[in-house]
Amino acid sequence: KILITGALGQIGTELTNRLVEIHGAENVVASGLDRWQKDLTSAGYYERMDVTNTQLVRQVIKDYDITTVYHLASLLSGTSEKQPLFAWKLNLEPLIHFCEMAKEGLLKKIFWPSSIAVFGKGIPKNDVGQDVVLNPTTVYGISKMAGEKWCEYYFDKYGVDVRSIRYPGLISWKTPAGGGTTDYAVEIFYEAVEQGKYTSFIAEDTAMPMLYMDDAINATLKLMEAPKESLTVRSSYNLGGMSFTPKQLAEEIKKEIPEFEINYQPDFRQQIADSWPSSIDDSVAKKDWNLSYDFGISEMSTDMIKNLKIKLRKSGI
Ligand code: VAH
Repeated sequence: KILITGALGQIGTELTNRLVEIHGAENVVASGLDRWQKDLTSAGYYERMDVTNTQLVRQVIKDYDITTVYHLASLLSGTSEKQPLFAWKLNLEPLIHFCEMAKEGLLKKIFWPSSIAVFGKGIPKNDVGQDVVLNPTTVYGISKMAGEKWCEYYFDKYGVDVRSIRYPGLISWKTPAGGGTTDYAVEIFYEAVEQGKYTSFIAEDTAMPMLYMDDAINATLKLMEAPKESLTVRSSYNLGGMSFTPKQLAEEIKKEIPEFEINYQPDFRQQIADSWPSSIDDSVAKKDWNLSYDFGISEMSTDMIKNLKIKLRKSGI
């Protein structure tokens, strides 16, 4: 069976439902810190689980005969800056325990998300390559860089089949944003549909790598289904998606909501965004496991607005 941690999060909710479509509900165990919510997950089982409680995690792995883990539970960049020690604990310890379980033969395959946040000072802002020096300057980026090194260590030393993607900012409508620096690009759609205006905490000309959730899920499944021999990266694969600024995104939104207005009040997350690249070279992922994208900024905006109009109306807003 498959276990997803952080299954009620932004990636987790959508990845769980796709895994259920592929493998069947009875083969998918969702888990999260929060209480189970019927409309959020179609998994056959839900375990309310603190992923830092290793004894409980091992018990769940045994009870359900889990062989594959998608370990998504994590604090994102904004939240991590406020809670560095908890971010370090949550973002690293469970990953190492899952790798230990795989080393013991309890698990066959692990997916773990890294982030473009691993990039920092001393590299060009554009088309950042797979093997550049990692100089993260945020708590979150440091934790993700360390996680990548642990993945490489367990693969090189024990052959643990742990696979990882450096996600750009992810945009989706099913789950609200969770404290990330790129989450202005999620909030902006909610506010555009609900209020017709938005105050961005990122400056208008700050370009960041972004990706629509459907493309992120497809890429994740492609990587996990790729034959082992085709993988040449065991730290984490660059994934660039598309690159745009808040101003460019606002222009796209105005095509569907002409009266939409935006203003800019950068906060502490602007410094985080300034430390990240504007665009990423993901040619290695394209070569190794045929990465591709379906959504550009226009297709994404249209899909977001269409779905949020339904979702927000349904909840009577
Ligand atoms: C964050 N959405 O903003 C995440 C992501 C690249 C950014 O890691 O923290």
